[in-house]
Amino acid sequence: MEELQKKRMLSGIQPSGDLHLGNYLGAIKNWADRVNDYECFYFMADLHTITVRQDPAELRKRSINQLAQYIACGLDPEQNVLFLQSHVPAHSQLAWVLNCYTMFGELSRMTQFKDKSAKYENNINAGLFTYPVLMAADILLYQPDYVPVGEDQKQHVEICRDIAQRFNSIYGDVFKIPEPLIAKTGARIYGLSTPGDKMSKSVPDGCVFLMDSPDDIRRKFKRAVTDSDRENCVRYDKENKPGVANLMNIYATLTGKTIPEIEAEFAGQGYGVFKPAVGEAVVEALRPIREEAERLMKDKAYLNEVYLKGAEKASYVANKTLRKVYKKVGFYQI
Ligand code: ATP
Ligand code: LTN
Repeated sequence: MEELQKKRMLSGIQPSGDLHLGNYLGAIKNWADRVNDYECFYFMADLHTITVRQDPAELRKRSINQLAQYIACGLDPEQNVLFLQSHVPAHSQLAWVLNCYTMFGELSRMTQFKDKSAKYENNINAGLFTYPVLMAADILLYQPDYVPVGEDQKQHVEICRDIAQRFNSIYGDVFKIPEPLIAKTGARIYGLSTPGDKMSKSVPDGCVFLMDSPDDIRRKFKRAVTDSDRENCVRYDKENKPGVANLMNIYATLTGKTIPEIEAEFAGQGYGVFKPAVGEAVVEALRPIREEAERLMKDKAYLNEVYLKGAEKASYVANKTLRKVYKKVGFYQI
């Protein structure tokens, strides 16, 4: 009975590269912290990945390894529904319907489409353009209250709300209108070598991967860009010292310390002390995750079982919404 009253949460990550510290602090850590208070659905968005060319063997491998990493980050498959998007056909089915309730103009304004079409100028495919519609289908099928994402995905949750409201205004209350849930700290982690850009697997240089060895992590933090004013002082100034602010943010998110506490902790000590300290905090936070993920990645039978059960539970909820939508729009049912 108690289960029924819990609010519902849903989110996804594309298995288009290895998971990194930005994904962990901006998204997964927050998901894991909320397991007890919500009914949670988390999935690997493999359908979304093919908007950019993927190596099939790599995609297959990452789709299963990412599940191991989700679980290692604290997402217990007994308490959360964990599944692979392509295992639940309702995502593609609802996406088609929603395509017909989404306007060309609103999709043209999406920042991610503009960024990605500039980056992959030889492959500006229709899927890249309608990406947010599939994402809206992912969300609306499960009628969640909240969608926990990093800041970069906020616009996609907003268009999802617009599509849902448009549909509801024609057919009645079919979809719950979800809220984006953006963490206060960690919502935007920047690359260690390019503190002006978000940490992203597509820029491996300043990106700390969850499966990196402790030595790799330490090296990346030692080389992290700080600032050019040679002040050598640990002070939070996002405008003028974005690299230092980013490191302070990472440290704050991992240790729970506030920015003034961190400034006090490193007062009088330069970046030579600060950078390795942040590196060490990251090494210690990621160590148990890496070890558990390595163990799980060897147990394919267990991971397959999790995916099978997850798809079954997810399909049950998703198909209920899809049936309602099909009925509302007038598809003949037997
Ligand atoms: P890409 O290589 O396309 O930039 P990505 O590394 O940003 O991909 P996604 O799969 O797009 O990873 O993101 C998965 C989740 O992690 C999303 O909720 C996203 O908002 C969050 N996220 C990604 N990068 C960061 C970051 N640098 N800081 C905080 N959150 C992030
Ligand atoms: N677009 C997201 C991944 C994603 C997602 C979703 C997140 C696909 N479908 C539904 C939340 C809810 C990304 O690139 N991070």
